[in-house]
Amino acid sequence: MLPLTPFSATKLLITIYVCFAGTLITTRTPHLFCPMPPQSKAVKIIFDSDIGQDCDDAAAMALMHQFADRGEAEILATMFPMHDPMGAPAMDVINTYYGRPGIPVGTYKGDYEYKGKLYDHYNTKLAQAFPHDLIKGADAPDAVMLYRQILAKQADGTVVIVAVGPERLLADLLKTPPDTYSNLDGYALVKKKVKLLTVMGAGFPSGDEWNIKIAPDAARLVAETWPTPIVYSGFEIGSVIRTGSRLLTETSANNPVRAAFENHPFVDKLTKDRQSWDQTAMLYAVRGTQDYWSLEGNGFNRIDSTGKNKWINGPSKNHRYLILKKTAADMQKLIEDLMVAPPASVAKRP
Ligand SMILES: [Ca+2]
Repeated sequence: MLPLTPFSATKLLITIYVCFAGTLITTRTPHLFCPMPPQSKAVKIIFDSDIGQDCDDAAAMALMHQFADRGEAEILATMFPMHDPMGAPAMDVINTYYGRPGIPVGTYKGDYEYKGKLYDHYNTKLAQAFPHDLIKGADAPDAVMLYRQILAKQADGTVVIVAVGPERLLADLLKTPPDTYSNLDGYALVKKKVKLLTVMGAGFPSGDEWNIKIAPDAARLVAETWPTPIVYSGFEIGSVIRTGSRLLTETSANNPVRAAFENHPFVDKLTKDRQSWDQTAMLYAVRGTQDYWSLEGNGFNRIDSTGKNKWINGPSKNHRYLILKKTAADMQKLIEDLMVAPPASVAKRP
């Protein structure tokens, strides 16, 4: 340990003061040496994901939990927008692996029929092989109601929603009436509580992308009426960033994110990598542009009734889309480092 000079002693006192100030503001248990930034700086995340269709959803959850471990994010809930009874349990598996088994998990309970085949490439396998306590989707709360319940409790303008599947829940949320959770309707509740929506979906300058196409009315309603800024990570962003092979060489068989990649048929047979679409939306939601991306915001994203989209240059409508600034190789390293890092709860064990 270095000797305590007058300068370092002053710095330590300032650090302790800042820690206590931060904990007093956030009313959390004070921790003397402030191992993480004050919680008030953490981005409050609701993660909305069609886990099981592709393995990048599981990888995005790995990033989300790493950000939480590092004090960069606070996870409010994870939401599954489909009928598959094992989507919510798969989310519970990953939350449990990362030491947060109590995160609320909501699931879709409406009657919308998606336009295309849906998949359970690994949800059931995760639920069968890994510890968790949410047995089936029927046991999880209605995701739209859970959105209302959680949003109502948050400080105004603080919540960031990361949507990396169809936007069914978001569209349905906008249409909800006032209830016991809030006297605001869905639109007003979102406008009051949500700071930002980041979407993996569409393509730029134009696209025909799966997340949008399987529930085009939902994506269109959100694009046209969502009352906060929306940042899209288009198909082209994650396509060039290939990750996943290091899960096999740097993490153990008890990692459910690794198992998601092992069980996904579209992982490249030779490289063992997969495109990193969903991770990019999570990365932007928590860290912003950094030197990773720039944003195009001169215009708006128009979605047609079939789910095709096109960026229309002209007046802004609160829409932005990501443009990659770093190399794909740099982004691959950055994202995969987060995917393979052990949970803090495991790393601390002797
Ligand atoms: Ca997805």
